[in-house]
Amino acid sequence: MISEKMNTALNKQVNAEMYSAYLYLAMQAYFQRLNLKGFVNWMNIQVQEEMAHAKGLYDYIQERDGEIILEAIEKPESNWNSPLEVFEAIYKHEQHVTALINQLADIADETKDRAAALFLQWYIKEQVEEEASVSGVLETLKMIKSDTHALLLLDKELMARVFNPPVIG
Ligand code: OFO
Repeated sequence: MISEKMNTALNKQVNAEMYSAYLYLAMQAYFQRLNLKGFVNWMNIQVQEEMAHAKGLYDYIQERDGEIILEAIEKPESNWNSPLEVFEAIYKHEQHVTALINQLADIADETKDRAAALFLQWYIKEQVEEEASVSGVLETLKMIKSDTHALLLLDKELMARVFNPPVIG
């Protein structure tokens, strides 16, 4: 059984992860319009990862006999001015998600919920990876500026990303 406070906070995080998937799906559509197939692939994997993050929280709530309450998912942005602008937005968004995960960990500490604290460790580590992978692409895009040839090389590189379903918890 989990406390009501933790249950509510975890439900909110399910929504935040679903929003991340939705936002990244909008970004995938943006890259599809630009015909940058590697970026499309990268975003597609990001969408799947976010869905897995949401499902991991959902499964945990169920496992602890909590109540699932699904709220409406906010409408994401749908247009950006450049790949650089997209990755700046992703980086900012991931930092926001990291703050949300840290808040969840704070609630676990406050309520002395050891199981939740342990479960959330996975998300804390995942956010370190998420921020690092986004920052890697962002830094390359900053160097590329308006060099189309270099952008196409990066696009090719991003094509190599594959989805490995995460084992959460
Ligand atoms: Fe779920 O890590 Fe991104 O948002």
